[in-house]
Amino acid sequence: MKRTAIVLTLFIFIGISPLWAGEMGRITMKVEGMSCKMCIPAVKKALYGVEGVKKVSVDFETRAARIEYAKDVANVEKLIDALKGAGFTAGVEKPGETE
Ligand SMILES: [Cu+2]
Repeated sequence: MKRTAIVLTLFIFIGISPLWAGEMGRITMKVEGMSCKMCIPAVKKALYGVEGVKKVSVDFETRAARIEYAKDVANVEKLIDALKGAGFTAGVEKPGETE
């Protein structure tokens, strides 16, 4: 009976582990340099170009970019660099929101 319990525990652990492997981070960044709504696709393209970025939403009115990314692949520095490369200046709007 004990062996069954161990095997079952291992099975559950293996089944759940991908959730930890792909730990997601969420961040809201303030993007400066968006002069018109045509900049939104440019910002999205730059961010999606960063490996590990899963979801980007951009709010033109507040210049906020909300990004979901795999923490083991991407990081805030890479996101900021990508935006810089596309001609935008980015800052972390809510540092506390980095999960
Ligand atoms: Cu524009």
